[in-house]
Amino acid sequence: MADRQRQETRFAESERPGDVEVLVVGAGFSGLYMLHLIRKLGLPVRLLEAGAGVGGTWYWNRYPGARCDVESTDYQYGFDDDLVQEWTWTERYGSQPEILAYLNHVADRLGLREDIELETRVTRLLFDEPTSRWEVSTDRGETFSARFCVMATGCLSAARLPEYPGLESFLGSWYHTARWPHEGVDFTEQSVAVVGTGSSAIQVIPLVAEQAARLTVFQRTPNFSVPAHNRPRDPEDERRIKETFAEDRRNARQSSMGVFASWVPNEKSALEVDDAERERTFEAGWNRGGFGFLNTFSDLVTSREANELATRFVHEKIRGIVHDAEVAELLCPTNHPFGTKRLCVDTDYYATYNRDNVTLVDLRRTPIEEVTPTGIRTEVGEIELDAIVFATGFDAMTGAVLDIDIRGRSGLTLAEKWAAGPRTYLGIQTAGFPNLFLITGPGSPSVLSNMIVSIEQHVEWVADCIGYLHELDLAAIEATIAAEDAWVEHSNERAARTLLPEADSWYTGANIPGKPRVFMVYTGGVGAFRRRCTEIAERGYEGFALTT
Ligand code: NA7
Repeated sequence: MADRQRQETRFAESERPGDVEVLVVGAGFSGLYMLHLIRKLGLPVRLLEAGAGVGGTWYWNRYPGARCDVESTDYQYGFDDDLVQEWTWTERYGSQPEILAYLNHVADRLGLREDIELETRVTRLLFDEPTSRWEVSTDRGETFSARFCVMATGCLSAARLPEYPGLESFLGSWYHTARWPHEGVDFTEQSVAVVGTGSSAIQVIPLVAEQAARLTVFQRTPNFSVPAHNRPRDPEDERRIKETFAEDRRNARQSSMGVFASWVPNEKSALEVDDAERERTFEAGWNRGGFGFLNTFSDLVTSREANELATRFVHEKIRGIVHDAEVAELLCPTNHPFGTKRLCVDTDYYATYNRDNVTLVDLRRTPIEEVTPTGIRTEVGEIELDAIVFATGFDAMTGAVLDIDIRGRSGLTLAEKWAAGPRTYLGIQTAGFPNLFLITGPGSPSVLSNMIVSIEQHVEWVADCIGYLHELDLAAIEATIAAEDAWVEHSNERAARTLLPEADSWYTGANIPGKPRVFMVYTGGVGAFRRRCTEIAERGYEGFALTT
């Protein structure tokens, strides 16, 4: 308490309006927890959020069927056992409304709202070298000065629309899944298109098909999807999960993916068992549902032969579900290895193509030429539409930070620094940008792990680091080029042991025209990553330059 008072006095003296010690950008899982920990340090802090409410990705992605593909048991904060005990998840996978309600509950429960400014988009961050502070500008014309900026801007928050000519002339309604109207959309009696067949599309398609008169799905690349087998959580399960949560989460933090609800990884190779055992194991994975399927064998994303066996199994499943053989073939992914694009987790996705009102258009055979006032034209003709749903994804991993004009030392922009792809040390910092922290940035396990475990690890590390700098009265911390280069090399070397860099996925930036093709996720596992980060901090922030 004495420390807190001392710091408050010190800042009260130096403050001008708009001065804070820490500025957090984004009010999703990362930003809310970051704000909480900075408040616990007793430092002046402000959180700026573009949305009109807290929740981050769960505030924006309100399309029908939006649901987390990680089980609700895992997809919750673990830092406060009271939060775990008092919140009840009703289903195996949290729905968007339930996760949003949870985050609102957390914001209230921790009393965070007074330090959050909503409907405020950060537009510019300028590093002032003489003072080692960031000058922050927003779209409301406000300016802030902050010693530290924490980019809690999310890995999948910069939604992207394809640039088809004519969209502005379309007389119907169009939507992006990640910018869905709060009042919902009624597609009854409408002819609707969904463009895209990634995770969002695979969730929205079955529900639009049930409501609309006609649904046309425009597919550029088929994706692998496994059944979710979502179900209500029964009270006995709930009791058991709560009872052992603390220990399970402790173990998850040291694991490879940061989850405990999914299957324990099978240590056997898919190649070391006979056909019957392999089939039984795949079948059990399919029947259990969810990402656990990737753990049915140890080598599905590292061995091409094992991968081909999984591919064959899923292709057979698709062929078994979809009645029309030609449609089934179109839905079978053949241009990337199984699991190298984000594995989709669905409810009735493939079976939806058995409905009379659903048509699949293969954009590789018949690309979209233009959007017309009344529909979408491909080279074989026009499909008349009342509404278009773009489920076309995100400029992932880097899009949200690069949408802000960020200028570090010597005026270097982050866009210039990352022109050939993002370079970071631990996904936390990038050299040339002192006191700027990224939460689950490129080069960290992030989207290839349970995001919540990875977010908590990064946020705690950053809070400890800021606390340490204060303790020693240090003005700045910055990743060194040498440490960053070594980390990028290590990260690339780890990724090269897998098949993941092969796919044209958002993990590699290949979904965005002109984006450098770089694999952006650390594949060494969350446990090993955590241990490395802890060691670095214990050695006085090895690989970072600390200045007074
Ligand atoms: P994704 O997974 O990036 O999916 C986007 C889909 O949109 C994908 O099928 C794309 O095809 C397709 N797409 C993108 N641009 C176009 C154009 N120009 N024309 C046609 N089709 C296009 O985004 P989601 O929102 O589904 O999911 C993102 C993540 O959020 C998900 O993985 C979960 O982690 C949560 P492509 O495959 O690029 O050929």
